[in-house]
Amino acid sequence: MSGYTPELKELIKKVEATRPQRVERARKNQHFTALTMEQRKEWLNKYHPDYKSEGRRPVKVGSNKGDVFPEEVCSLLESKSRINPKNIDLTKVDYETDVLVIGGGGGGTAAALIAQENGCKVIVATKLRHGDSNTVMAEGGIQGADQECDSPYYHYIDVVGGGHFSNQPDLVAAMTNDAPLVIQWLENLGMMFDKHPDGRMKVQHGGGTCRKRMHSAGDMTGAEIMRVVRDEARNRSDDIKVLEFSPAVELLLDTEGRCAGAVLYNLETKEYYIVHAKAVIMATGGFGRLHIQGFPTSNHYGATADGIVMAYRAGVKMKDLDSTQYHPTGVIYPEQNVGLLITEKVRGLGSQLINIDGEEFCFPLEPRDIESSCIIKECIEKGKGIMTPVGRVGVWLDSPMIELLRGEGTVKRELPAKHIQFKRYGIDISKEPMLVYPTLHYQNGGLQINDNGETSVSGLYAAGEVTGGVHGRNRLMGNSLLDILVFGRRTGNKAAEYVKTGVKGSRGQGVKLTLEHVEKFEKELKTAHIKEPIVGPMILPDYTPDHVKARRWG
Ligand code: MEZ
Repeated sequence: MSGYTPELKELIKKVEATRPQRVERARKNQHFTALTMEQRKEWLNKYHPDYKSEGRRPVKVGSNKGDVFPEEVCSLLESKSRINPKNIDLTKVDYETDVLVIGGGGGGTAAALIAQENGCKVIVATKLRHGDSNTVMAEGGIQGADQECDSPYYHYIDVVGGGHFSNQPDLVAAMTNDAPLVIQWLENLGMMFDKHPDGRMKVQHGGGTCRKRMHSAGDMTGAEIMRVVRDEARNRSDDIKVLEFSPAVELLLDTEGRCAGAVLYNLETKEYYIVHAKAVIMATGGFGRLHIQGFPTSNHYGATADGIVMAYRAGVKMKDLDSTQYHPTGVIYPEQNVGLLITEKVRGLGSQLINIDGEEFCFPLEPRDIESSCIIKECIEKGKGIMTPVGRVGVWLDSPMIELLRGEGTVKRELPAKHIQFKRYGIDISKEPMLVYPTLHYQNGGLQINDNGETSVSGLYAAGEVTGGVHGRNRLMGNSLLDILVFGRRTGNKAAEYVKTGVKGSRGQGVKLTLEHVEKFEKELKTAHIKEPIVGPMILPDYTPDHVKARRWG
């Protein structure tokens, strides 16, 4: 493919015409005025997909019965099990371990490392390969207040401001206080952070931050984090066993009501396995692949909300599960890349959002939900979006500004992955802008936890995107990579402590494994007259077009 169409090239001329004045203003620190609090509220209410009443309804069963969530989430919470508990022989255990970690992304792997350091044998069960997760897809950075002009206190204020003061305070305090320690931990594990020639960390602003505290590894920060934690887990393979292509499909409780393992499904052999564990850490990530409100997603293929489905059946309450993050800048052209992330770092380095007339229309570093609302407003209400050849509408992200503001070669150096991604399609983003529109990026809510990642079910812990409360109703950039590591580490610690001191009685001592909670939940589905529930967890999304399915199944 050879870049933009002639029509789009013609429109780019309008961006180029206003660029010199915009660069001049940016050099003088004359930025587009940020919205007032009243305007923010109004923009969210009118334009943000979360604030629409369509596509949502009250969930009919379980501990959040009556709470309004997106339709796609409700259907999964009301889904029926993949297994018939009566057909599973719980006396035949395939694996015994101290700690079972469900999910092999950054959070799960961090949890495994810390549990192992605290004397536990660990099994990591992961749906695809170790590391296939949203962690590796996170691009622009990880926050941590480790600079002289900054403090966890400022970081805390930014997080709760960005979350519209709906965050759970103890979780925010845990995250922001542990952040400098986590950055140091990553550095000790060998992470290659971006640094100045004198060895100081390079840091940038993200949307909604009052200090520059975004640490990065080019635009592949998550992949670099995953590299070092996965390597470390491999180095400890005597104690940390990784079961790949083995998603958990149901949690196991014991007859004392404690979480005591999980049923895994081997995607290759199609067999079920029983893992008995003294403690379980849920780190399955989020729900991007549910495509809520019909949005494309930046998420990896396995982001299908499995953790919330299993934990809900075991009785865990969900927090803020109605809140979804749409990252302001997802790709809308070329078509092959639709939904993929364009890191916020692009705006952190100086790019602006520009409409069809070549005008800047909002402050580029508003918190994400506000920024997305501004883009939707510009396209839908004002009709000032740009249309792609297949009819998608979006706005320009003027990346060539970075070269003018920060010197030639900055785009290639700071955004190598984005540069290559577009180059493949004949677009040089150091010279041409990108076309973007919000993309479904993050599940803001999830399992209710405390600051040690404990859930209401004894022996069950949770870390990262599967949980709710840390970010409130809107997460700021770079706090997801931080969240997974802070709470991965904390849950690893707490689970190990519980294993050592807290599990009285075990299998064989009058205590049995059970799936009774699943049977009870299925009865609840019947009582609530849920007809033809879908099967959950979903495990993988099904993109087979209906007409193909019809042909295949007759
Ligand atoms: O935290 C994120 O979601 C992140 C780092 C994304 C990005 O814009 O790069």
